[in-house]
Amino acid sequence: LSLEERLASYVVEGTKEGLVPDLNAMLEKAVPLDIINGPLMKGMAEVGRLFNNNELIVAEVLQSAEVMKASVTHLEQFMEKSESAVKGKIILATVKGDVHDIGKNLVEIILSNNGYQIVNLGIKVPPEQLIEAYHREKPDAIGLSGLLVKSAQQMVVTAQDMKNAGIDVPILVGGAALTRKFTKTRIAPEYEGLVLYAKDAMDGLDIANKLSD
Ligand code: B1M
Repeated sequence: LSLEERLASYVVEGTKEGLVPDLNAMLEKAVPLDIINGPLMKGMAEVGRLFNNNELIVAEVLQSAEVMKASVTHLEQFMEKSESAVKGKIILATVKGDVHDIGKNLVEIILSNNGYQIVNLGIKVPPEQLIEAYHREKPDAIGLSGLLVKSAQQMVVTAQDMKNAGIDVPILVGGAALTRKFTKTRIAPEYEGLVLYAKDAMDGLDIANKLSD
């Protein structure tokens, strides 16, 4: 197997044996984010496909998730960090009912390496908890992540609840089950402030930077 294929296969197989040396070897020809978005995400896409076909069980997918997390943790130290002053404070959460957090945590790493102060509320975060955190933290924006189809609908409810609580800071939304169209036609009309869709973590950073300019 080529180095790229081996990296994808650690994720698919859910094994860390040899992972770090191969990540280090890959770092000689690619930057951390390209390693994540390239071979590691390719592995995750394959895990999703196998899971969908009932060829993997949840326990196996969890091991794949562990490999992805370990890889991102290892690569983080090699990411470029901007020295800039704090550009803004952002609350991040995976919405109520959803435990998927790898994408959200990647967004946290990218944003915090680029001058944002992040308050990460974790997974399965109900609107009430977001509203409470908003009053406590006074963020410049709120980021919501969700991967399940029902999470897209949960974002609509979350936007409504936040609007009813008088919140109007920009909301950044992302995650596999979401689309730009759903964001525009279903979530945005239910909220007072801006609702912006990010297709990946770098897109999230671009949007945050535009907001803070
Ligand atoms: Co789950 N799962 N899972 N899972 N899982 C999916 C999402 C699924 C598509 C797999 C499949 O069937 N093909 C499917 C969803 C079906 C649907 O609703 N349409 C699914 C299912 C069904 C489930 C369970 C219901 C399974 C079960 O129990 N029977 C269950 C749900 C539990 C719950 O949430 N209540 C479940 C559980 C799990 C595990 C716990 C085993 C594990 C998660 C571990 C963890 O996160 N700690 C898991 C995993 C790993 C996956 C897949 C395989 C991979 C997800 C992932 O981490 N991708 C996934 C299939 C797939 O996506 N290929 C699947 C890597 C990550 C970096 O990408 O999160 O998409 P992602 O983030 C991207 C962008 O989306 C974006 O940026 C990132 C890239 O830069 N982004 C944002 C995300 N959030 C953002 C926020 C932003 C901006 C950008 O701003 C705020």
